[in-house]
Amino acid sequence: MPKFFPARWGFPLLMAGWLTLWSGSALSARGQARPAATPTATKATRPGLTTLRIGGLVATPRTLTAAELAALPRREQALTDQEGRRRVYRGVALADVLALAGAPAGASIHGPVLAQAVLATGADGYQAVFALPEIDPAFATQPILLADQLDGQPLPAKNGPYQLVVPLEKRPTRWVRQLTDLRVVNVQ
Ligand SMILES: Nc1nc2c(c(=O)[nH]1)N[C@H]1C(S)=C(S)[C@@H](COP(=O)(O)O)O[C@H]1N2
Ligand SMILES: [Mo]
Repeated sequence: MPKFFPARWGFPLLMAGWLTLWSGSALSARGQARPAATPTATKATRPGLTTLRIGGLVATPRTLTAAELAALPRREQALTDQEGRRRVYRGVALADVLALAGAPAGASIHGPVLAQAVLATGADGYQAVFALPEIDPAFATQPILLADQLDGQPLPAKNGPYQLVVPLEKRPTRWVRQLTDLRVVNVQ
């Protein structure tokens, strides 16, 4: 304690210091909070109970079943992660999943549809958008995967059961983990 503070001030000063630190950290925690979950997002991530909803500007908004997903052609994507390790993701093409709900595809991606995007949401409310031509095989050179396996195993719980895997991108920021919702939206 510096000598210009009387000894009896020690405790109140200590308390004031703690309060300042506490309120500062509470504020910064609020500042970095993830966006709140959208009303359609779910916290349910127990295997077998996780549902994947497809909605918005599609012909038949719906919830996909594990059996429907299992019937789609399998795809894989080998890549090197940020630590330099070779990883193999397996799953289905995001385009095939969207087609089950009648999302715009192929030749119907033109005109005003080019101003639509797919909004992907994870169980924690994390969101990322993809323009339709980024997903559709008539445009994209490599498929975006809806992955359910990594290196031959189901995805770890913090990522799965479903995670988007976006090839050719330098950072995995749009690799939405614990994917629960795909929504086709108009950008304007
Ligand atoms: N649901 C969800 N998915 C997410 C995130 C998130 O916070 N929530 N973070 C993203 C970011 S910023 C990164 S870098 C990647 C990789 O995160 P990981 O290395 O922890 O798997 O996940 C992406 N997907
Ligand atoms: Mo990140």
